[in-house]
Amino acid sequence: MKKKYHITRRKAIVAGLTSLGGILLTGCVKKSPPTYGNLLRMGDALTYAAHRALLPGQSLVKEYQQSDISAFPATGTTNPGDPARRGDHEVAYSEAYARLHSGSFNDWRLQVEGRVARPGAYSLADLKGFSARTQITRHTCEEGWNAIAEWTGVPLRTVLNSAGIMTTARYVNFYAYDGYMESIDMLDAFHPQTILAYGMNGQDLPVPHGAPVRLRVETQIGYKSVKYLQRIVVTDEFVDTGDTGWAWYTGI
Ligand SMILES: Nc1nc2c(c(=O)[nH]1)N[C@H]1C(S)=C(S)[C@@H](COP(=O)(O)O)O[C@H]1N2
Ligand SMILES: [Mo]
Repeated sequence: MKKKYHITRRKAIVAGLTSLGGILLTGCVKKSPPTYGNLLRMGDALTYAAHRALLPGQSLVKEYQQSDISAFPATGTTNPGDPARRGDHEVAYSEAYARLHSGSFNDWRLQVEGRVARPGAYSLADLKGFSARTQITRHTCEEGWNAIAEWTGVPLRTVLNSAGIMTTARYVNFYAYDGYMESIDMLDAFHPQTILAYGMNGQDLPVPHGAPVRLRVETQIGYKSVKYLQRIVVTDEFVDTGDTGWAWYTGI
């Protein structure tokens, strides 16, 4: 699904640490995640507590008009509960997802756990109970296509704050019903346009696009926008998703 990305990371990391220098990074060298060459992301090694001062200053990605909304292909998994996937060892068939789908996702719950004071399970109604954000943005897939849609959902930071995110948190990991997993750092997690989306173009999020809830990370390439969300784990450990071969950080 994802291709190889060749770069000598170690040199970039060392150069990044040297140029940022600084007291803040002292002692973090061994724990630094591979940032795949993006020197500005050296803050990845910092905790939520250390990031908090930077968070309000983040700039927004471009938002579009209704008239810019385009056709939008569904790629990767388009239904984890598709019976045709059963028995195929190449893809993960999810009976749990099939059941939730047939129950109109009434029994769907989003687990939020890890470095939070109040781990919990959020229903669709719970998520819709928070103030919503709607944004029209461009999705860019690493395979070379892009498309514009309107997304509605709850900012991830609202949910993380509600769960009582701990100051030691460094990453948020997202697990999906099709076995897909991705992680983001605190800057992206608290970005105002990073949302848990349950609506697309004014409708409920359709199954091919990740129903009932998907992540939208507008600051990054499409594969960070995890569909079919099942579980969110706040962590202080970097989990390398590089088994797929794509870079962990690919900002746009
Ligand atoms: N659970 C899950 N999330 C996923 C994928 C996937 O296969 N499974 N594909 C990713 C990729 S590479 C892209 S480009 C987008 C595609 O979203 P779309 O199907 O709504 O176009 O979802 C991302 N999130
Ligand atoms: Mo993609």
